[in-house]
Amino acid sequence: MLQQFPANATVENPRYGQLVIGPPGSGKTTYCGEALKFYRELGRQVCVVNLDPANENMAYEPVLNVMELITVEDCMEHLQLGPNGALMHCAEFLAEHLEDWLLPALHKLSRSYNYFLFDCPGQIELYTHHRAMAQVFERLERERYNLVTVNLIDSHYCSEPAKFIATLLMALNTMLRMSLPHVNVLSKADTLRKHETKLHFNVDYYTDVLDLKYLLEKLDDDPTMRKFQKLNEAICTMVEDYALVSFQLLDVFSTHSMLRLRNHIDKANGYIYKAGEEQTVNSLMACAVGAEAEAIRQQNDVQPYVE
Ligand SMILES: Nc1nc2c(ncn2[C@@H]2O[C@H](COP(=O)(O)OP(=O)(O)OP(=O)(O)O)[C@@H](O)[C@H]2O)c(=O)[nH]1
Ligand SMILES: [Mg+2]
Repeated sequence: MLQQFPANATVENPRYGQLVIGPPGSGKTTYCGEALKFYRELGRQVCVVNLDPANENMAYEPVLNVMELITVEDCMEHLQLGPNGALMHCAEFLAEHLEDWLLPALHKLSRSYNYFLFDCPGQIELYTHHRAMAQVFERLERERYNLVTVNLIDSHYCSEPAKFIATLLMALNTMLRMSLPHVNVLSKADTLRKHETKLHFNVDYYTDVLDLKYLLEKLDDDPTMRKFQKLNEAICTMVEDYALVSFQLLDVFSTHSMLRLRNHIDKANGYIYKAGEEQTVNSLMACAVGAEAEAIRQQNDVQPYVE
């Protein structure tokens, strides 16, 4: 049941959170590390919380680390589970220890920080089927964290029509299950130059998820895929009917790219209404309504990544 929140109530120091999710290797940990430095430079009271119990190589210093509660390695050893089962167990364990571990620790940290980057595990089932991570996110939302899920997906998935259709389905499924403000990101956009010869369409076809019938036609070139024509058609129709999925491009090592993604994320989690970073009303408004001519958007978003 929804908690009643009086219309005249004010939140003293609102807290914001990015839940950084996405398939294995899509760049979540790298993004958290770079975003930490980048947001700090913008003057935000930002920190990273590691929620990935198998995160061995963090390029940042987390203020809170789930590996102090439980690790995949320990689960595998003591419960004789495989790596995937162990990760599921860890997620359930975290969900069971929200009240006595995660929330009190975050509460303490809230004295020093109001912007949290949550580096989440990479097993995709945790966001498309399993309940535990959704429970964690719901609980944080009830604690009035202004959350946004940032779903990183390797832009390599644009290189084959079948892979891109699977990506669309996964992104839609995650958006519907998490029911939070959501930004889908094609990560490693700098590598698009490499895949570009393999792309059947311009990059904006993929980012804006334009008419998918052209993508379906490309599937006919592949005899295996032709067998699944009706299934792919049904998936594409569903994605188009919901009209929810689109993508932002990200090259995590480019300040310009990080800035553009920040603008989208600030709109999604409402940070724009608080930020002291925007110095003028005009820049705030431009960010809020996304008032940007298509030609300029093309120039800024797409051209850096294609010849
Ligand atoms: N070229 C390029 N490489 C990137 C970018 N972002 C991440 N990578 C690389 O992608 C690889 C995987 O990055 P991680 O940050 O470990 O990915 P992850 O999603 O945290 O992986 P898991 O936690 O194992 O699921 C690393 O070698 C990164 O250097 C990017 O924007 N461009
Ligand atoms: Mg990681």
